[in-house]
Amino acid sequence: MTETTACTLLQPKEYKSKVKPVWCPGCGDFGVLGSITKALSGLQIQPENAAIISGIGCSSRMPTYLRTYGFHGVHGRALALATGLKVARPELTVIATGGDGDGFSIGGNHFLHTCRRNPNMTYIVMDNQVYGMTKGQASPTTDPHWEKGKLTPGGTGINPFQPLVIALASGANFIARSSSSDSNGTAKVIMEAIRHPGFSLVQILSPCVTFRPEQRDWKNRLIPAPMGPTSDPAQAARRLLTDEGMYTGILFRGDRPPYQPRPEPSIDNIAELDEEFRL
Ligand SMILES: Cc1ncc(C[n+]2csc(CCOP(=O)(O)OP(=O)(O)O)c2C)c(N)n1
Ligand code: SF4
Repeated sequence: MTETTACTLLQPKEYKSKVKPVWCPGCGDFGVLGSITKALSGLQIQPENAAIISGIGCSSRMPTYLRTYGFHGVHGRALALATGLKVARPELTVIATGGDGDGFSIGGNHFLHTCRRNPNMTYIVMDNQVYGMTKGQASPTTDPHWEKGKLTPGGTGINPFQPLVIALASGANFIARSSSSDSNGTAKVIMEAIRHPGFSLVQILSPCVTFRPEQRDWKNRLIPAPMGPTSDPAQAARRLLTDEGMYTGILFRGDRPPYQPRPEPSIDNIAELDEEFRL
């Protein structure tokens, strides 16, 4: 990180790009953009030392709106891209962003194995329990009784995916939930997530006001977690399994060492290796 002085401190707005977001008025993702810029400013991470990586979806537009490095990738592959970048450029602050569809449906397999691998990066999921960009289909986190899904009249009838429980079981090292309606609180959680070594998951409840207008009421249903974070996975599991998805705060801080790529074995004799693989 470049040395900063009081007069060169970067303000949150200086992390925004010149591109104007095309999200629907009132979309929760505006609040998340604000929280990310506050967190980057709070840690005084220079824009050239950060990379925001995403997949596809309304929430995955995030890199476009930030003045850091960025990569708007393909659907469900944000974590694979972000892991590759972190391995190649470990000095960068790498943040993957996206939606519940991108991360837990098409990207579900990468989610499990990124938790397991535990690279030192942060994953921000804007969870609106719907596919917003493709106009309102049920996602893995949708309530089974939501009847307005474009492909699931009558509801999905299947239990929702529990991202935080699954992250814990798969090895994520930091797990938190927050809300797009709490811009400063979410910024603090993101700062902690970036600081914590290993793979940090921040689920941000971020309403899709167009296809799930009832989510505007989420801000009245949030419950600050009654207990501070634990480093005990068993205790975290008990809490996460009983919180009904509305506890906010840092819920788990693990102490697993982050992933370190093994040094490549040296190949002295290519011809010998070639011979081994000859058919
Ligand atoms: C391989 C592939 N399959 C499907 C799509 C269509 N698609 C684009 S975004 C999206 C879901 C987005 O939902 P989510 O990740 O929850 O983000 P949101 O738009 O709600 O922020 C889908 C299915 C695609 N772009 N690529
Ligand atoms: S469709 Fe939903 S998620 Fe997409 S921009 Fe509009 S409100 Fe936001």
